[in-house]
Amino acid sequence: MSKKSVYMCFSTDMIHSGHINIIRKAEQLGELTIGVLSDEAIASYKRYPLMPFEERKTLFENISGVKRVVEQKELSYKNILNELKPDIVVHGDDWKEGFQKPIRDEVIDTLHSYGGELVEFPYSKDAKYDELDKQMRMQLGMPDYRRGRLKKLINMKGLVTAIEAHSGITGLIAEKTTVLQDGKTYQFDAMWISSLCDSTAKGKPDIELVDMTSRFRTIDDIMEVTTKPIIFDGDTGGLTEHFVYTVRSLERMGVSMIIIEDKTGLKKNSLFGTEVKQTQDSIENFCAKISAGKKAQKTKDFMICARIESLILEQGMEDALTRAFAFVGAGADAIMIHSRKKDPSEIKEFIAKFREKDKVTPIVIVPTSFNTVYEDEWKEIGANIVIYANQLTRTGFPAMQNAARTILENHRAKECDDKCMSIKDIITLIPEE
Ligand code: SPV
Ligand code: MG
Repeated sequence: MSKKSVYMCFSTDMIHSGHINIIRKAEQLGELTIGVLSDEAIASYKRYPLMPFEERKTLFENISGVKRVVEQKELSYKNILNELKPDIVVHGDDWKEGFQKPIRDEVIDTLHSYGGELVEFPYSKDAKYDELDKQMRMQLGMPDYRRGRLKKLINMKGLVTAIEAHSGITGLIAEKTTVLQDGKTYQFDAMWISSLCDSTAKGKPDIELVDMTSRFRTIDDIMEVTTKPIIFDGDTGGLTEHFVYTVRSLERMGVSMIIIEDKTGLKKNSLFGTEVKQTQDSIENFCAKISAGKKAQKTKDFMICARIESLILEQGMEDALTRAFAFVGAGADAIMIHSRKKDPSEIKEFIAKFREKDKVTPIVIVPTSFNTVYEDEWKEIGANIVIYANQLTRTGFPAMQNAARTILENHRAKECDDKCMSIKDIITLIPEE
């Protein structure tokens, strides 16, 4: 009688005795194929893999009893099961609850469609495995690991998303929020330390008033509790003589990218546009600032992004493009183009014209005003980083104001209760390490 075919999928980048135990049980059931989850699928549901796919594949190929190793491209098993049609899928029983439950349900349905069977073994929960995982996470938060990951993610995914964070708790929201949709998981790839939101959280206007020491303190608070790469809003970058020190400090901290805008003098937020006086820097000065920053940096991974304010300041498309090419020539690793129009057409036109001549330099956009375009379309037309720059601040503060008003109106807190997170949830929101 021919042997049954057995399939298991792994996302781990460290193999421990728990994995070996379940592999031993699986190989008793038949000829074992291991699916190794792709880097992209792991990065979007768990954390960036410390070991790339090829290395992880080799690890499994060298375990006795494993007949072959294939790539599983998505968290969903549907496609690979329909392709391989294994008689048996093996998994630990830990996915009966939680965010993996819909994946399990889909596996059962798919197996059912062709007469396959799911075999579950008790999940081996062991404190030492949790400790190993904690150590891996710690590694990811270390400056040398964190810094280069933005570049890797751009290369891997083509388009990465970042959301604003201005404190430890907003950093945790950026780090942990996960949505499961159509068999795929979605998370933000990176965090944006917005000057607007960092200033607003401190009750100050967005005019480069919050000094670098204070901005670095914010970064530190976020870094302490997260692992995702950080893009820092460096405003104008300040004086070139100061900017070179900022670059080195950010590099040392493990920040991945600084974005500086081509404005000079008293900086105001771009979303004011021409309603307030704002002065654009000369191409020559700004190029000199970029070049000095590139010369000052010590690692190869850190990125300096030049932000072009020509459309904000109504200087026209030609000016925006001339600046973009000049800034790339001066050494910028990426460019950001900004607009405060609701209509995305000027941003799309800029991207198309820039991409005619430059196919590789990453393009960053901040679709706060022009917010109707989906990420897939931005990717298709050649953008590489989409930053959601202020939505956590703009949703959080009205909720707090509303709670304060409700208490004042009622002279007690009862009426506010149904707007609040439960006491149990708030005290368990942040688990003790
Ligand atoms: C910020 O978030 O501080 C930015 C983006 O610089 S914007 O507010 O759109 O200018
Ligand atoms: Mg800003």
